[in-house]
Amino acid sequence: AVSPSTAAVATAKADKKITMGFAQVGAESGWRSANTKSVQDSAKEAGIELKFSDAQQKQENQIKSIRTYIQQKVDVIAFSPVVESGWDTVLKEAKDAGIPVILTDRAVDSKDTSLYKTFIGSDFVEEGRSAGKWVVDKYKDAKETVNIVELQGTTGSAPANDRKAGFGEIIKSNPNLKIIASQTGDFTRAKGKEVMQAFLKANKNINVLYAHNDDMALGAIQAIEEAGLKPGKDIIIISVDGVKDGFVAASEGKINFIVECNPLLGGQLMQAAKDVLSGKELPKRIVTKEGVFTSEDAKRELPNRQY
Ligand code: GZL
Repeated sequence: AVSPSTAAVATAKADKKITMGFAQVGAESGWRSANTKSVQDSAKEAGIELKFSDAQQKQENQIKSIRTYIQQKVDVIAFSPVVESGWDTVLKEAKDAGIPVILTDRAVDSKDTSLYKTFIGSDFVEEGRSAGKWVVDKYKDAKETVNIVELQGTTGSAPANDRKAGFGEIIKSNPNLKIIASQTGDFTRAKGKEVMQAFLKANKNINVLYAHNDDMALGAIQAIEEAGLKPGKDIIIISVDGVKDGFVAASEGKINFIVECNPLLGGQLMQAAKDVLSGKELPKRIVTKEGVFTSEDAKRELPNRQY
C-alpha cells in the first residue's frame, strides 16, 4: 500500500498526543534502572504517552514487544537493542508500517541505516580507550608483566564489543600489560562475582580488573574480599558507568577509576521523537556527553550524583 506522504503524516501527527512504544533491555543493573527512570520521567514531562516493556535481557522478548507496538499502531518506537545483530526483519516490519524507530543506548549492526531515524548513545569504544589510557599511564614504568582480568558485558552487545575493543587498542602500546582472562559477567553483580571467583581460583597473581560496568565490579569486589584480598589495593579496579554504588565504592578506594556512561537519555529521546514526527531530519548519531573519575574525584563528586 502507498503510505501517505511523510509531511501529511507528520502534520496529522504533530498536534495529536504522541504514543511511543519503548522496548527496554531489562533491569540488570543500576545503570539500566536509572535509564528506565529517565525515559519514563521524560515521557511524562514531554506529554508523550509511553508504552513500556522489559525484555529480561532476551532479544526475542524485545522483538515481540516491537511487533506488539506495530500492531497497536504507535506513532514511534524506541528501544535499546540488547545485542547488535538480528534486527533487520522486525525493523523492516516497522518501516513498512510507516512507524519511525529511534535507537537509544546500544547500537545495531544493520547495514541498512534507513531502518532507524537516529541512534542516541555513548561512544563505547571511547569509554574503553579512556579505561585503557588510565591503565597505560598507571603502569608506564612497570618492569614486569601486569596481569589483567576482564569482566565483559552481555555477549554480542555493542557496549561489550566496543569497550573490549577500545581498551585492547590502547593497552597494546605496552607489551607488559597482559589480559590473562576475559569472560562475560552479563552486566550483573551476581555473574560478576561468580566469574571473578573463577578468575581468582585459576590465576594466582591478578594485578588489575577491568569491568565493563559497575555492577559486575561490585560483584567482583565481594569475591575479592571473600578471598582475603583488598580491592583497589591488591587488585586495581577500573569500571564503566558511574552509578551511585560505583561512586560509593570508588570514594572508599575500592574502585580506582570510573569511566562514566550517561543513562539519562530520556530528554534527548523525547525531543528526537517530536522532531521525527514533525518531519525534521535528525543526524544519524547523537553522542551523549560523559566524563571520567578517579577515586579522589568520586569522593568529591558523590554528593552531586543524580542516580
Ligand atoms: C551502556 C549500557 C550498559 C551499561 C550496563 O550504555 O547499555 O548496559 O553499561 C547496562 O550497566 O546493563
